[in-house]
Amino acid sequence: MDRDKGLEARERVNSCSVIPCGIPGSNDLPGRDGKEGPKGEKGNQEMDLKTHISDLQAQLKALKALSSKTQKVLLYPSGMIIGEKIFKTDGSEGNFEISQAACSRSGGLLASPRNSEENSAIQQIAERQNKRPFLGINDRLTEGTFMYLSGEAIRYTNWSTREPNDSGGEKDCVEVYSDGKWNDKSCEKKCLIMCEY
Ligand code: MMA
Ligand code: CA
Repeated sequence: MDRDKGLEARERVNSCSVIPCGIPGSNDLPGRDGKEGPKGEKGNQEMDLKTHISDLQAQLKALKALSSKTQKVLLYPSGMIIGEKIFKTDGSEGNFEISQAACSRSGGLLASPRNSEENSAIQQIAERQNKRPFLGINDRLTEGTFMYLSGEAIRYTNWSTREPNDSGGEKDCVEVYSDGKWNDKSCEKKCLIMCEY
């Protein structure tokens, strides 16, 4: 037992050319531990972290690109994603009330375009269904003042020429023609149910 320890100690001395360690004790007993070696360089650690971060950033970028592509594929042809908004139809039809309830039941709202890009998405999806959708816009509260379902007045509009004309006096809802232009239309007529999420 003791002999083994002594051997061990000698071996340690022999391997101590670089790392300082203890000298063997008397009677073949192990000596004290050597002094601590000099501290390693700090810079390498910082470099490793920087490399790691840019590695993660590259992975995140690739993941985002794949996710956006996957979303497009999965939504086609009945939906589109514009920024953080998703427009989607299930292809069914209903009057304004039915359409609004259907969207709300599924956790969304009737499609309410805020700009030409969103309007164009709605138009493209509707075109694939060969149907006209209702928008989440009407002037039922105040004739002539079209509002979103939230009660907020609309700023972006895309009326067809000579619209809204309130023809027949009961055209409080808004449908989208195949060219993307808007027409005020009776809320009782059936349109494609198009929601946004
Ligand atoms: C229909 C109806 C109206 C629209 C006109 C456009 C005849 O009425 O959809 O809302 O303004 O067509 O010609
Ligand atoms: Ca009209």
